[in-house]
Amino acid sequence: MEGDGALRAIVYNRGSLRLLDQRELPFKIVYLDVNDSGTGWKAIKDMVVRGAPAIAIAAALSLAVEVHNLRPGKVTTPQDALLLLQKRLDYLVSSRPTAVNLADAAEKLKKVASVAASTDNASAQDVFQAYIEAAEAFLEEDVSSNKAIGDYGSAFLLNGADESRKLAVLTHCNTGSLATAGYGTALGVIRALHSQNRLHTAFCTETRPYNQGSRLTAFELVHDNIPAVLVADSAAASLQSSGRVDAVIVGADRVAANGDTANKIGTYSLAVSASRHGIPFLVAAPLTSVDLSISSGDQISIEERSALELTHTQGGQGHRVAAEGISVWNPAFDVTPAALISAIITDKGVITKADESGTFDIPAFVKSLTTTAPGKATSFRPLSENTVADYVQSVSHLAKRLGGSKQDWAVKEVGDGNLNFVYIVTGASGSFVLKQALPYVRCVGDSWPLSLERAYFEVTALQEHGKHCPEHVPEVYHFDHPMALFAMRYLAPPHIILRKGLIAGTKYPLLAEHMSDYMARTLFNTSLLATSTTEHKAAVAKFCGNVELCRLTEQVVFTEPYMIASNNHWTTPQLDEDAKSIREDDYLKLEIASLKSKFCEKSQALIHGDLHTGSVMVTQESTQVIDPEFAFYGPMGFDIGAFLGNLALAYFSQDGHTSDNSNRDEYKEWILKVLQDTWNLFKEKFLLLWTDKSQSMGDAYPAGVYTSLETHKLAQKIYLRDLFEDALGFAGAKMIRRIVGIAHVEDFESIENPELRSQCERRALNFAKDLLKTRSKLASIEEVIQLIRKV
Ligand code: ADP
Ligand code: SR1
Ligand code: MG
Repeated sequence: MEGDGALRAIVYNRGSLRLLDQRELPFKIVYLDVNDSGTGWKAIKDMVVRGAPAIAIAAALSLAVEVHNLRPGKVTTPQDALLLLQKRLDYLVSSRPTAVNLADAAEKLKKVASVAASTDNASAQDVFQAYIEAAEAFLEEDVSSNKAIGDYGSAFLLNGADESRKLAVLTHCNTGSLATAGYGTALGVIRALHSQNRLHTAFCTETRPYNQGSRLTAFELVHDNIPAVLVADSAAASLQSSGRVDAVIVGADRVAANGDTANKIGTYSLAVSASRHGIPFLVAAPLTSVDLSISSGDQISIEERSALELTHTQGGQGHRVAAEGISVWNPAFDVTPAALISAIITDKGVITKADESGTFDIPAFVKSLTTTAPGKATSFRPLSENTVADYVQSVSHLAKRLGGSKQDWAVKEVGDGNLNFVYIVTGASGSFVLKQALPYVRCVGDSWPLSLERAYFEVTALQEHGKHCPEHVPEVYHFDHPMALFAMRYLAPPHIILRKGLIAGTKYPLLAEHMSDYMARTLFNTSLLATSTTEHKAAVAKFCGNVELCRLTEQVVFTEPYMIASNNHWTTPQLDEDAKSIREDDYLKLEIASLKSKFCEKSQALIHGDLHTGSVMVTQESTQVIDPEFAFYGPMGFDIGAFLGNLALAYFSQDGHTSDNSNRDEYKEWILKVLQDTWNLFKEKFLLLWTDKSQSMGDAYPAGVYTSLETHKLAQKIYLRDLFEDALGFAGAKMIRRIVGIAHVEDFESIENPELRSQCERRALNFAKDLLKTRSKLASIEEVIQLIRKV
């Protein structure tokens, strides 16, 4: 311990460097003076200092001390200063060739020196000064980078865990303050869990043969009063099989571009065992530990260490325990293949992979850091109920909106949707909702990665639709692009999700009026009926970026329900035949194919993209449309169909909600009335906007061409007829996917009795199929309602 009582492996003041001699721990705390790169090299080689980040910093600082203390006049030209630094850095790198941080740091420092040397009128002293400052910056950056790893890692581990749950984490070797400039990487995550009172136990392995675990990690854990248990390396598999470990987290010496990770010998065995027992296996390391120049772990050369470490006690310094004459193989590291690693926690965010048993695409992750946030230094970090308040505090206008201070704010996660995390944040004088996207589909987990950019498209759509229809779209207060989160108006109770209101049998007298208003205004105003082709093309291009969400819809709405797919499920065995008949209905499949083409090809207007009854919040007076993350320029009928189709689902589910003997007949009639009114009012309002000269300035029907009233009226009639047919088709498709596809709806799921549920679902399916096949013959919404009644 040194100075302020904190445990430090590296104690540096300009011109002086002392390294805690870790060979003496845990018995003696001895610091070794390092005056130059020569003593720095030896300290690294002899394991005085260890841990990939600490080695890099110690090496850089040893040279900083050397050049700081150089006799004046010894080096006279900037070129000589540069040469000296380059040579010494190469020499330092040779002390631990496997450590990519060291090689990386050396390269960066060479660049700094080279730039300084080529500056006009630079002196040798200027070159050294630039080098010293850059080396010192490594020391400072390492601590903040470790803290970021701690935050990301703890949030990742706690994600989805019950609030009261404390986690037991197994770690290997030493990745704490003694391996870094302070705090630690894998041990930093454990520290972060402990500081949030969410750590049950830290299990640390001995880490044979050099015992970094029992000597150093155990020492740090005891020092910091962290609940901890030491286990022999050979006990780790048994510990994992006992069910006492929630996650394994280790550091890394070097990570290849595909995620294969070189780390202390024994890491691989832990990963194999974690995989055998279904325990998440995480690697925690700064992004600088990733070596993108090597594509896989095969290219990592593994250093072998002295046989004495095995044949003698105390890592080779004690007495002999092995038989004389035995040969020894003593690799310092092993390589854990990416297939066994669940996620890599870096200081810039968590890297996950598309396929559980596959590899990581780290170059893509690195690219996303530089492309998603032009001009912004921050990067993605998943929030939790524990960290939202800290985030809000860092955004002054949000903090001001709440009033009071952090301690007074309440944060509650209420996300019951399929994809994201939604926090209600309330303070003394205000409130808002904070919604954050994670890089995967929430209801499936990280095995289904999904672009964070959806938050950008959601915000952009909310703002665009909000411009045209502010009465029915919540206001956006804040957007943080790199964090994939935004804040919007909190739709406080009695606002309720419409789907839930429909299940409860509540009537909303203004629903049709409001929804027709929303759809008419958002769809008309973003179409070519209201805009020029120049504006339209630019907007279409912008929303083309939402490709991943579009592809998700293509998959789960238009593809999977019509084939055997592992995502599909239905009320079984009751609906087995119904699902099969859908898969075997060629006529239906052709209808779906043509709708899918429309969905992919018809850039008609900025559509919400997921306008089901779970995306609408209502009271008796208010209707608010939320959650347009699937927005893109697509067919208008997709939105109208989604809403009408979901009303029909609500209708067919009503017979399953009569267990209290309440008669839902009247309520069913009300739903049909809303369905009918919504379309009729939509049509009326849409045509009104079109006819109103000031609104219809778009390039689609230039006034100079459509001069006669009759032609104009005919154009409108054809347009609305096409739209009606599209809407009915999409309504049918959206109904079918909710019964035999991946994502079902509460309307049916809340009917406990499977017999009853399947009867309701079958009627809905039959109606949906009829709708898809006969829609071209249905002349009006009234005929659609007749069809519903007939089923
Ligand atoms: P997802 O994108 O995951 O589908 P949603 O946008 O549907 O998430 O939101 C999930 C839930 O969060 C909603 O069902 C609703 O209960 C709540 N919610 C979302 N936005 C708001 C809001 N602005 N005000 C109040 N509650 C909201
Ligand atoms: C994995 S499918 C998830 C579904 O939830 C969203 O709300 C969309 O409807 C999407 O299809
Ligand atoms: Mg959503």
